[in-house]
Amino acid sequence: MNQIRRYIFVVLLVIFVFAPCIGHAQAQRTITIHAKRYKFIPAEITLVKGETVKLVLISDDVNHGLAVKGLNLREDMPKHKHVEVTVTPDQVGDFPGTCSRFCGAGHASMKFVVHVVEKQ
Ligand SMILES: [Cu+2]
Repeated sequence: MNQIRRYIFVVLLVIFVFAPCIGHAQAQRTITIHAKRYKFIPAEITLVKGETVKLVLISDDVNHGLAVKGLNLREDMPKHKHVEVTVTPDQVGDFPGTCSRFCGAGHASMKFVVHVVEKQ
């Protein structure tokens, strides 16, 4: 009986210690991007191929959205909310992004670029 308890304890310990590592890569870096009529700040970011990065998306005024088609990224940015998304680019290049929620007269001028570079 004692042996079974010990066995269960060890199994649970292993699960608790290693569970966070299983299934998803941990983001090493966080980049915060604000949207405000009619621009993204910053308007461009540089990521490293294969590196998982957490993006924190914040709209400072009205509802916006960020869509970067080449990276399969499309997130709504509701006003005054923090939206977190992780991205792990798997190809090098320059990926243009746009605002995906109509937000007014300058909506179409909300441009964004993700540069993805090879790991050094
Ligand atoms: Cu917008």
